[in-house]
Amino acid sequence: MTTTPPFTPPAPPAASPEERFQSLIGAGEKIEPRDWMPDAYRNTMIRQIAQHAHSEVIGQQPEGNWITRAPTLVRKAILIAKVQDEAGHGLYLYSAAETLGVSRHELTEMLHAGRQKYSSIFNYPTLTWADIGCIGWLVDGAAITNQVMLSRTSYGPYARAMVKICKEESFHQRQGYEIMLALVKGTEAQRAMAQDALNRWWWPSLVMFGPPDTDSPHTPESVAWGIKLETNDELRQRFIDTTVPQADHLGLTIPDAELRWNEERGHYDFGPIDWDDFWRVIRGDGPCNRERMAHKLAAWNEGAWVREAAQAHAAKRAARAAAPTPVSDSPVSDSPAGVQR
Ligand code: BYC
Repeated sequence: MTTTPPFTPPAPPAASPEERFQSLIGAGEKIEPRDWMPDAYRNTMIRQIAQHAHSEVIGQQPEGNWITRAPTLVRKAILIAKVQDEAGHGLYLYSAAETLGVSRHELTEMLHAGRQKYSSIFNYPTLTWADIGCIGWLVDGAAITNQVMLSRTSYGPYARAMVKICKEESFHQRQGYEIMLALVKGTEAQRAMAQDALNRWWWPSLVMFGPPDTDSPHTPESVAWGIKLETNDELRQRFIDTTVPQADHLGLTIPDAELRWNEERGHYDFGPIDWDDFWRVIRGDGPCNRERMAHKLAAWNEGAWVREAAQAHAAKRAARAAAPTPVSDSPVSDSPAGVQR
């Protein structure tokens, strides 16, 4: 007697890599380095993560300028820790970019050759101690608004790097706000210094979020791919809505005559942003672009011997690790087998 073999349904056609990518994005799951991804997605992630990393590294300069002039030892210690954090953020971000198949060295060279950017905000000078307060309060505040969203972005290594970075940025934002609080509680001259810094940093902080959505070439694709979960204009509005009450609490005036609460929209209305100035700065013609890049290049060139020494040390360690373990038949060896001296 013959038996009928059990029915096996035909296997569904294997999903193409592209379909799998789209289904991961659609399900809100992370894209990991091992996953197939369209070239344009990979290139966008490299561009954005590298720009972010370069911003953290260049962003040390305006604040580093005040380490020797911080008004007290405690302020100096806090500022040193903050600037060190920014260097650390740069390193996590270069590591995240490396998972996409590009080395930190290549990214650095692209920045130096003007083929990659860093944030517009770091092209403004830090003239007084209140500028350090404003960088923490406004610049880190704007950065967190953007980065909390990026901690849910679709590329896994970038999203995970954001978690620790956001925790540290929250400390940075508070230390900046606390500097502003101390200044507004001080003398008339200190209050005036705080107001002057707010006047200079307000508008540059608003353009950190990028051009308006209507002029943002990358936003539609980045939203479709879950890289951006909110648009430039949405994040900018959130930052304004959060920051205006903080300025009120400080008793400072935001330099925008058109700023007012709009009951109907449930948001603050604000005056026109000078986008010509923004484009001029990102094309290299801001107040400090040349100085920032000259300083960056000098540090890179002066540090060449450190990189060479680190590479020589790594090569030596690798050679030692690869060498066969000496086997001794003598019971009087003074070193345990395998221990390299
Ligand atoms: N500055 O289509 P769009 C920090 C460029 S550091 C310069 O909207 P996208 C801190 C943009 O690259 C935190 N360039 O672009 C450190 C594009 O140029 P290309 C820094 C800008 O990418 C030390 C073109 O304009 N945060 O916290 O969809 C001390 C069109 O724009 C800027 C990050 O880097 C700008 N502000 O959106 C203290 C966040 N805005 O390549 C604090 C990560 C736009 O077409 N980056 N451009 O020539 C992002 O979230 C997004 O890249 C942006 C722009 C929202 C900035």
